[in-house]
Amino acid sequence: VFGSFSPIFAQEAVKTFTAQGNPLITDKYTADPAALVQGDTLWLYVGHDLAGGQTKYVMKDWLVYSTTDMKNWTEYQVPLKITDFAWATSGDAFAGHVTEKDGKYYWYISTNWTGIGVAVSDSPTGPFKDALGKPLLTNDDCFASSHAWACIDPAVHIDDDGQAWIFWGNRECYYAKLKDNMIEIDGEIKQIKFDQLDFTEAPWVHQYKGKYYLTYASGFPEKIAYAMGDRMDGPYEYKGILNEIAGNSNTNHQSIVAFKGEWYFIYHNGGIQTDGGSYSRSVCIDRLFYNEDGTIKRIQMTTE
Ligand code: FUB
Repeated sequence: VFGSFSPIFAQEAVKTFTAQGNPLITDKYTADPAALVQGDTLWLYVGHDLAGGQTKYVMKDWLVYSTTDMKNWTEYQVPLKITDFAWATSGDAFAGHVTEKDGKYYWYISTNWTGIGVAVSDSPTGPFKDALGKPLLTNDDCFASSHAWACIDPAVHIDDDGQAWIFWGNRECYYAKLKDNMIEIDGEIKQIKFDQLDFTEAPWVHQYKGKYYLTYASGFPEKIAYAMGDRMDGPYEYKGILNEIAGNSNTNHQSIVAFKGEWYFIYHNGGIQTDGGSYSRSVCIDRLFYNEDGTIKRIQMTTE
């Protein structure tokens, strides 16, 4: 059945399904989507909420899906678990982001309580292994931030010159360069200050027609806002809100990618079944459109 997939993939496909609209995944609660486009495949990495009725985040592993047409999807064996990070003994599998460099896949993850880690694999489906045996970033790296949550939500973007940058944060947005090996910070950590619409979490950088777009969640319940700049490290100018509050979820953590000529806004809401909500979320996908001047039109969140 899965003969079209290369046998080098260590993690096997466990299931295929056809998208029936939003939410995309209906047999599990999924959150914090991060998409990676490679050739004709979109890899979708997500967090995994425990079933409904939770009163806090209970997230023990991350999941990976793929598609070549946004309609037919494949789910793989669990590629990474919070217990794969021995130093995160009581953490939760918070938001992450996978990027590829020189044939290796790097998964930057947040653990909720003690920092951001990085795992590596030769395959987009894993299995991924902790690359450092310790956090890549801790709260101490965030200027001993005013609260203990600052060190979550990593997003990595490789610039046109090959330089990889990592962004992260909660209430405070930080960024730094990564070394060529992708598993060490290179130089100074800096903070981005937002003059309008406060930064809450979930930074994500993408490029379009020579501009850099920094999107992020703002407020609670969250809306996704965005700012534009001419360089990866800014300055970024606030441009507006992309979406309204997503269903009955306090968060909606976005990922923005181009795939086969179309732009997609991938996020989560609390929309699945009656027991969804802020701690049992569901990944959704909608289209994203630009205006002539490069600003982004408001996202229409749909059930299609
Ligand atoms: O999923 C746990 C946390 O909720 C993420 O790290 C945040 O971005 C928010 O979605």
